[in-house]
Amino acid sequence: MTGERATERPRRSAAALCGLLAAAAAMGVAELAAGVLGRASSSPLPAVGAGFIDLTPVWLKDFAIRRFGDDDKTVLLLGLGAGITVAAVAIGLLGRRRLAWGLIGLAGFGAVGVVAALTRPVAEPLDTLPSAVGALAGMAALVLLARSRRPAHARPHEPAAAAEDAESAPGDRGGADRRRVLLTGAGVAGLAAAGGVGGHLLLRRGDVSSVRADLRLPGPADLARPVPAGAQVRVPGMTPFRTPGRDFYRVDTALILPQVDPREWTLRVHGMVARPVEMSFDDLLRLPLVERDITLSCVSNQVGGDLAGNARWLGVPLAPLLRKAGIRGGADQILSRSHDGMTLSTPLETVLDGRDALLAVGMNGEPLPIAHGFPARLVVPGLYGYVSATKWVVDLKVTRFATDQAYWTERGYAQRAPVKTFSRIDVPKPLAGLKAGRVAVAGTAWAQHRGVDAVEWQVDNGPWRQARLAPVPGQDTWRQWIGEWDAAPGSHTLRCRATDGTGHTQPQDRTPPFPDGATGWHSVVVTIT
Ligand SMILES: Nc1nc2c(c(=O)[nH]1)N[C@H]1C(S)=C(S)[C@@H](COP(=O)(O)O)O[C@H]1N2
Ligand SMILES: [Mo]
Repeated sequence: MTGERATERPRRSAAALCGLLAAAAAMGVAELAAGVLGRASSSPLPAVGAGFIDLTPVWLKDFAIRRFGDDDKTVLLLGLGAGITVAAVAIGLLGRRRLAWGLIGLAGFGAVGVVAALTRPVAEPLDTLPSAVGALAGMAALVLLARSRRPAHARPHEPAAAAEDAESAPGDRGGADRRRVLLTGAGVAGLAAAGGVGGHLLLRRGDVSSVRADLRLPGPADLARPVPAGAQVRVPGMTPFRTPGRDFYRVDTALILPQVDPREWTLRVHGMVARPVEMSFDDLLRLPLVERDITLSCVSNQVGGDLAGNARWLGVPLAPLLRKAGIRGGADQILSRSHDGMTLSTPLETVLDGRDALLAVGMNGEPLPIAHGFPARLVVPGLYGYVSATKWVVDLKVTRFATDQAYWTERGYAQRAPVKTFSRIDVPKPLAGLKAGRVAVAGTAWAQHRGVDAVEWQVDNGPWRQARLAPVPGQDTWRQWIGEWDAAPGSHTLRCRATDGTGHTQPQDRTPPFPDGATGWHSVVVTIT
């Protein structure tokens, strides 16, 4: 393979295209292998993406959530796709100089996928296969493409058919060569597409949407307190008191939604307990269920942000479940683990202090949406999601903070993270243009499990005014507030601050979400004409 002279080298654009085709074949075949294994997370793109998420520093994660919100995963995948495209072009150009270099490039490509798949928390040895097989397919494709490009007379070992081809009229040869190149290219592209589509279809076997749609949950033995009639402040543009599942914020590290079949789901309760428990979903549903309105919020939420939602959860109280297993002395943490290997740590004393900590199976009258933890998740009022709200939960280990660390606490986030007192102006919207006169100023405040006792608002550093607070079913949900403003023409800054049930007022100082939640007053600038 060393004798290729420069004059016989293909054009750069053709070489780049070969690199792209070889990489596409690698990805397509890898997807097919992942489909045959039935393990979506072993496919190179999700595996590398997940590895990337795990290595992302907190400032970049906070930036991504702030900048892209629920689209953060799409942005990551697009970025990875762009990176792969660049690498594929580079591989094609390397292969143009020397085929072996291109092959080494593809092998490196595969190695990244193999390492990524192996370092997933739920990795199995078989998960290395898709990237390995894909890389081999890509290498084979690159060799075929390179061969097809060499003119027939330069291929001494070619069988008779090709030799005949070489004997045809000189004018025909260019056409025959080009046809062969095109056919090989089309074949490789076809392989890539067939692999990708086939793998995708095979992976759809694991989809649990129809299982979820057919699931009937028992009703609660213990009903939620009714939501008072006035809980919803009637102002156009106001946040709904109850957040529908489809609008509920989503924050997790799962690039591919875990598909957990309730018929195969089990929950293990173990660690520092006298009687370890393992229960099926049916076992769980035989326990008395309670229904509660609880607001969930994310530590990454910025001042004025919307990473919070309020739902009616149906579930089994967690404390009696743990007590039945017999908690041993010295334990101070529950380390929960999800189906995809994510870990969250929750202070044991919080779960046992009498609040409605739930192992939830339902949300707003339906089974949990897949994106929100189907078939089971934890919900603990008053704690940020990253220390309490494990979705797709399969394992509860009673342990000690000194022994076990969870995903975010390993990355420097606080072990104990009660939700901070928070208030937000929802209307008017920032930079709204309004007419002078009566303007409704309204918003949402939360301090789960302590409750919101007051919200004050002010215009342009003027005196603080008490907002009227809407009634709430309890201390575990957010609370809406409203004030009436006689707005005069000009540009004005509106601010708000809440005081919780312990008398603590939201501080003015702006601090970032890391390591235990943002603080600061929310402000909105509006123009009155
Ligand atoms: N399995 C799993 N559960 C998880 C997470 C995760 O990354 N994986 N993220 C947590 C975080 S940080 C938050 S804020 C809540 C968000 O729950 P939601 O997506 O249903 O709103 O889920 C928590 N549970
Ligand atoms: Mo979060």
